[in-house]
Amino acid sequence: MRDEQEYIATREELATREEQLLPKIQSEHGLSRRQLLELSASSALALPFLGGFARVASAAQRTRRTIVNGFGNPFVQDTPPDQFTILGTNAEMRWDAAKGLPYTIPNDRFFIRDHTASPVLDVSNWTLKVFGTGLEGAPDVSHPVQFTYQDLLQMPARTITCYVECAGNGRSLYGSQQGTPAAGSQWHLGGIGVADWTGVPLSSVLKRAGINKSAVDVMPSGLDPEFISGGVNSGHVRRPMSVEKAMDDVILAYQMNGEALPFDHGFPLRAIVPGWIGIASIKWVGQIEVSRSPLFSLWNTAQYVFTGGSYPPGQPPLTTQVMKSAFELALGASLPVGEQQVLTGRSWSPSAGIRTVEISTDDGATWTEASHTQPNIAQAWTQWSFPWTPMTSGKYNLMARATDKKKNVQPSTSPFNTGGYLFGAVVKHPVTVS
Ligand SMILES: Nc1nc2c(c(=O)[nH]1)N[C@H]1C(S)=C(S)[C@@H](COP(=O)(O)O)O[C@H]1N2
Ligand SMILES: [Mo]
Repeated sequence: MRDEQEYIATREELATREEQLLPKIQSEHGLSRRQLLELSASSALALPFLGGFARVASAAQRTRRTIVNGFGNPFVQDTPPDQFTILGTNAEMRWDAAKGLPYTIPNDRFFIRDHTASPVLDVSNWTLKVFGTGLEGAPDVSHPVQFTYQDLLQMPARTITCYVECAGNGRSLYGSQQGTPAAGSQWHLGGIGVADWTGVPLSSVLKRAGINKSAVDVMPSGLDPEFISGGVNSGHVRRPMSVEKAMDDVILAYQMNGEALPFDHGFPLRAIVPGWIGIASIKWVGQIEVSRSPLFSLWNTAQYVFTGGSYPPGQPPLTTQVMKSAFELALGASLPVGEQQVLTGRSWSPSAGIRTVEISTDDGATWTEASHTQPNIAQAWTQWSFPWTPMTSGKYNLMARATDKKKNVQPSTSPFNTGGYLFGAVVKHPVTVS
């Protein structure tokens, strides 16, 4: 196991790195030294990078680290309790704190899901290594086709607005709402965020690396610490996808909302696999294996597959997400009787934009349509609002039910599975009116 000093750069290292990078970025991007210094002064220890800034942990942040699950605080950024709920090595976005946030969630407010801990990688000694039997000449891992950060920045870029959502988002509701708890991080609904992701289409990288017709699977692998659980080392976090998906809409992103990817979200490079469960969107990508035979890892075999409940054995690995809706309101919020509330929230679908969002304040007896706004992007979300004046005090369950443009509707229950994945049922959101 790594100790935190190994993956968090010190103030001195950063100063040195900044010294080395400043002249380089200046000459390549025509920025004056003053502009660069002004930009880097915007955060106590901002490190200027091409196209944005990678923010780094301050010394104060590092000394505040506590031991969580055998790792130091796994996050580089601050995760204040009024914005995040900490679940082991993960930081869930608090939906009540999302009210008023824009369509895309600001980088420092975006949920973080780490299997171990966020590494701080140095782009000057990082390369992307592509290898495997699905490439011309079948280069092995020690003779890969390599891309530097610069190589990738110089290739035609693409921006996608989409969510990254954990397969376990909503897991706690299997227990709290359906009475069948599932083990694992007890996410409520904040294991999701939408951002503008900019990078290189994975298809461009694979073509340049010499992908051939024999390829069936493509597997990005992360540079975060290897995942060890119950004494078993499952290696670096990695998960294959079909060559069809890889060549379709996947990007290798180096920017999030117009800034360099933050350390906690995969700097310098992460996969963004639109519509699929979060584990497909591998962070801190160092290698991509392209294979002419199917690939396997912990994350498409024992995990992220439906097991238990009414599922027979031998289910395929999970790919796409399910539809969901969330109120931007605290669970158990107290609301004043006789006063108009404007309830707000967001709904999202992996297949299409949202057609309608209906709200029920009487346990599903009656439903009224909320108004929703643009953007309303498939595999991202729509924001909605609903004015409500509760006339009687007491306990209520607020419910929001989305229908997408392909007429998929959120069901009233989600079939149980042992992993607690893909909870898509309408959620009962308790409030007290007094
Ligand atoms: N290398 C690596 N990639 C990873 C993970 C990880 O732990 N290591 N977690 C995955 C999971 S389970 C999810 S839900 C998303 C979370 O992305 P975020 O932390 O940027 O929100 O990253 C995925 N990519
Ligand atoms: Mo996840």
